[in-house]
Amino acid sequence: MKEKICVVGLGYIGLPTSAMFASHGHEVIGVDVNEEVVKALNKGEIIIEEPYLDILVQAAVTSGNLKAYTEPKEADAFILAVPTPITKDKKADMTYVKKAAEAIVPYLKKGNLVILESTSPTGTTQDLIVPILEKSGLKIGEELYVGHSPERVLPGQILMELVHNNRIIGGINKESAEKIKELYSTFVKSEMYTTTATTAEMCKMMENTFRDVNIALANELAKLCENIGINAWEVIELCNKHPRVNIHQPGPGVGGHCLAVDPWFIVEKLPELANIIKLSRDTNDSMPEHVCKRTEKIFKDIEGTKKVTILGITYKPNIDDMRESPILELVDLLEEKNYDISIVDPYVKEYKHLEKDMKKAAKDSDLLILAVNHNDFKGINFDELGKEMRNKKMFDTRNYFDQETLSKSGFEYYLLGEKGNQYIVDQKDALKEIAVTK
Ligand code: SAJ
Repeated sequence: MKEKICVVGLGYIGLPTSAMFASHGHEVIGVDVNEEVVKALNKGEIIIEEPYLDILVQAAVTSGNLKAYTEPKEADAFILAVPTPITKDKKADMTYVKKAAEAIVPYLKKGNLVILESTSPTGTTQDLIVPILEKSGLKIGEELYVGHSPERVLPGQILMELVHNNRIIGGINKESAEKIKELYSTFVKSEMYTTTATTAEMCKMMENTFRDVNIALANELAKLCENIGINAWEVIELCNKHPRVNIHQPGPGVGGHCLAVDPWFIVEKLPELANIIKLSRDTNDSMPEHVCKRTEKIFKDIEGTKKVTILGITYKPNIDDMRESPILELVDLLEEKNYDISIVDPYVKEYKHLEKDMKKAAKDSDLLILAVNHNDFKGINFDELGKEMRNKKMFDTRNYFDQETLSKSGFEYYLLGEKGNQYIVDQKDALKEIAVTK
C-alpha cells in the first residue's frame, strides 16, 4: 500500500532512507531546516558524498515520489533522523530530536506512526519523545504508534546495508513495533527483530561501544608492543588465527559520529558503572597525542624547523567525512610543537595546511605521516616523492605501506605499534656516550 512518509532530517541517514522509501513506491516528504539541502534535493541533487546515493535520489525525485520542504506535512508515518551530537562536556545534545518531535505534533493524526532513528541515550523514546507527542491529544500506543528503529549502516556502503542489514525495531508497545516493522519491510530484505524502545536504544549504542572497546584494546596493545619491542600487527595477525579471537586494528585514534560519540551516551547515564567503556574512550582519545609524541622522538636528531606532511585527514579511508576525525587533533598538537605542516587528502576540499599537489606538500618535508589509508595513497612513487623531501622518513600509523619498498626508496620507516628505528638511533647515542666516558 502506498503510504505517505514524512522524514525529518535529510542527512547521511534521513536522505538515503527517504530515497529508499520513495523508490519503493511510497510518497516521501523530506524535511530539513537547511534550505540548501531542500533546494538541492528538489533539483534531484545531493550535497553529501555517498556512493550511488545521487542516482537513487535523482530517480526518486524524478518519479515525483520524493519532495523536500523546510516544514513537516501531514503523513501516515513520521521518521525522525536528526543528529544527536555530543556537547563539549561529553553529553548527548538532544536539541534537534526535541525540536523535530515538537515540529511534527501539529500534523499528527489518529493511526500515525512516529519512529525515532537518531542514536539516542536509553529512555529517549519513552521519556523525551512520548511526552512531546502526547501534546497531540492522541493516545500513545493506541492511536499513535511510537518506536525507535536505529540505523546500522556503514558510511560508504549505506544503500546496500540499508537493504541487507538486520534491523532492530523497538516499540513503546508491541503493536507499535509490529506496525513499524511492517513499514520497513518495504525495502529491508533481512531479518527484523522487535523489542522495546529502550532495549533498541541500548543495542544501537552498545554495537558501536563494542567496536570502540575492541579498538581501544588494539591501541593499548600497540603501546605495549612499542614498549616491549615487538610488532603489534604481527601479534594481531597471529592471535586472529585463533577461531574465537578477533583483535581490531590500532591507529591514530577513533573518529566519526558514531564510535567516538555513542559510548559517551552510556557513560553519561551511569558513569559509576560504565568503567570499561569510559577507559576505552579515553584510550582511543589518547592516540593523537601518542602519535605526536612518537613524532617528537623521530625528530629528535633533526636541527632547526621541522616539517611534517600528513597523508589523510578524514575519519576513515575513502570518504570525505571529517567529523570527530582524530587527525584534526593530531594537526593541532603538531602545530603546538611549531612544526611546519602540510596535508594531502584527495577527498577534502578545504582545511588549513591542505595542499592539492603531493609533491608541493612534501617539498622540504622531514616526515610523512600516513594518517588515513585512502586507496589513492597506494600509488605513491616514493622514489620521486623522496627527492622533494629534506629528510626521508615515514611514520605509518596504519600498517599500510611496505617497509621494504620504502627502504629501497631510501626512507626510514616507523610503524605505530612497533618499536621502530628511533630506538636504534637511541642506542647508537647511548653507545657514543659510553665511548666518550671511556
Ligand atoms: N577504526 C580503528 N580500528 C579498527 C576499526 C576502525 O581505529 O579496527 C577507526 C576508524 O579509523 C574510524 C573509526 O574507527 O576512525 C570508526 O570507523 P568504523 O568504520 O568502525 O565505523 P563508522 O563510525 O563509520 O560506522 C559505525 C558502524 N558500527 C559498527 O560497525 C558497530 C556502522 O555500522 C554504524 O551504523 C555507524 O557506526 C553508526 O552510524 O552508528
